[in-house]
Amino acid sequence: MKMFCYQCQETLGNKGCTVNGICGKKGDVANLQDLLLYALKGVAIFRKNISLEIRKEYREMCSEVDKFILEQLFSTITNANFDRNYFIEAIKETIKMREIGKQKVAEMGLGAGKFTDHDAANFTITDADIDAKAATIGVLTTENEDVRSLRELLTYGVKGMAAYADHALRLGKEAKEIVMFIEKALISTLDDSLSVDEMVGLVLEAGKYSVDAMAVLDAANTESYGHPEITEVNIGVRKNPAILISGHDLKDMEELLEQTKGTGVDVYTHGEMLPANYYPAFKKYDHFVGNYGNAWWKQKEEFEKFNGAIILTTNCLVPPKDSYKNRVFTTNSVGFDGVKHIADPEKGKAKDFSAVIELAKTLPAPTEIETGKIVGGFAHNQVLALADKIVDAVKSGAIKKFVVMAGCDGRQKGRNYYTDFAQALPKDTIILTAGCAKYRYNKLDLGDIDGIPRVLDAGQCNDSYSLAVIALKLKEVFGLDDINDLPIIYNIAWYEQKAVTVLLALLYLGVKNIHLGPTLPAFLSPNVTKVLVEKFDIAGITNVEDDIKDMI
Ligand code: SF4
Ligand code: SF3
Repeated sequence: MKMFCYQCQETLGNKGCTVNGICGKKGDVANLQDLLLYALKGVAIFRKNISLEIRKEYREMCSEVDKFILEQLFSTITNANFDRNYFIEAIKETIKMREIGKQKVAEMGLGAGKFTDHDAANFTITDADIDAKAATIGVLTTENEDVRSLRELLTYGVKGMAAYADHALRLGKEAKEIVMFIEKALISTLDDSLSVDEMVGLVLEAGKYSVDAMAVLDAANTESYGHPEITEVNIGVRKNPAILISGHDLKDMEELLEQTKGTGVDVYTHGEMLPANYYPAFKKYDHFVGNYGNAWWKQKEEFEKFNGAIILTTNCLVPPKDSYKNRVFTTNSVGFDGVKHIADPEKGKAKDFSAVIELAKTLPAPTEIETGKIVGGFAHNQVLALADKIVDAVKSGAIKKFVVMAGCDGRQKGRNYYTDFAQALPKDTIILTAGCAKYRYNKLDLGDIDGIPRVLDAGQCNDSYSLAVIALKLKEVFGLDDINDLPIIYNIAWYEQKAVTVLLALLYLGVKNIHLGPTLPAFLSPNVTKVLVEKFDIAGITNVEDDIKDMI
């Protein structure tokens, strides 16, 4: 076996990728990601005795390490980074950080951190080294399948949490408690003395910090760019040269729109960047045209047709085809061999997108693939502004149920289920969504109920937080004691690790009866699945007809 990874929904045979990833990740890169994760645990260990107070006192120094940890975890999420050299450098950097950190901690009298080898990071790393080391620290080295399952569930939850906290940090919102939990979680995966109950406890605690991470990001986004509002998003094209921006990072969106102003270059969103169209701060740009295309997995076809320059600010990147690779740029934790990378700016400066803009100017306008509009912008503030209307519709019986269909999209054939499910739902149901799962049904004409569209899109996957806020508000309005007494059902689609974070957040909020598909995660062992079923009534999906009967 060359590698082992089962962190996403498309893992080979729903068991595990063992040679190269279905996602396109090569075996050596998978092993380097294992090594990076392991090295980060070393950083977490030296920080164990650094209290929140000390972290606040030495804010600048500590924040740099926080940022580093978050970015590195982010880089190991599915479809974020495929670049071997990135990981080799990241591992060296991590080891260096660990050694310097150990020394500092010892100097501060906080523990027995011993400065061992300052040159530890200056090693050369061969394929044989990588594979040999990965074999001793990778996923399968935890032999007990239940322990492994709980450790990986926690690890994936923490990766998604790191991604959300990283976005918030880029907008100036620090969350040191979240980073401290991430470190505690990472350390716990090396601790053989923990009982199963303690490990389950950590998974549930991860749910609490997942809610916190999404809440911090929600505050960062809305304080920076205003509250999302109902918006008709154009899905057609204009005749100017253009840039397509994908991923989840709104700070990049802002800086790109600013820098493209008056250049004659239009800007379109793709995939998870679609919700940028809903923010008031971005609507003022005349050259921000709308959204082009669909979810991440259609990018090979859609990037080809877009003709212009493309920026990936986060996952999901599909290994680019040679025909358009020279038009693709990555930034933040994203990377791919041979694809140009836009580096972080110096402190206090804006990121420099000039190379992307200059290239875009030389390229033809996008080919039209569709025309029309889609409607979105139903994050918590907007939905709560419509609360009276919605409550009246529930009381009058016009709305019978809300169906949360948030999560990820993916390329597996069986995902047609979500299109069929949305279409087969009774007309008195409202779909609440967030994440790229919405592309399975957001262009269907599902109509409205008393003027309320039947698909309410809150935004990106992290905006699932909005759906939780809405549910809690409805619980209050209807005077219910239990969130599960609301007329809401959950049929969630997952693909990568941020969806695991969202799932843990919902479990922490006490939501039961979540249906998770298209397949249950391969990393859930039969016993861990049993615990989730017993404690939370989690279930998979079957077929549209039976599921509608069962859920509605
Ligand atoms: Fe396989 Fe998914 Fe891991 Fe890629 S991320 S190697 S597809 S399990
Ligand atoms: Fe989509 Fe990758 Fe998960 Fe953010 S962009 S929801 S899959």
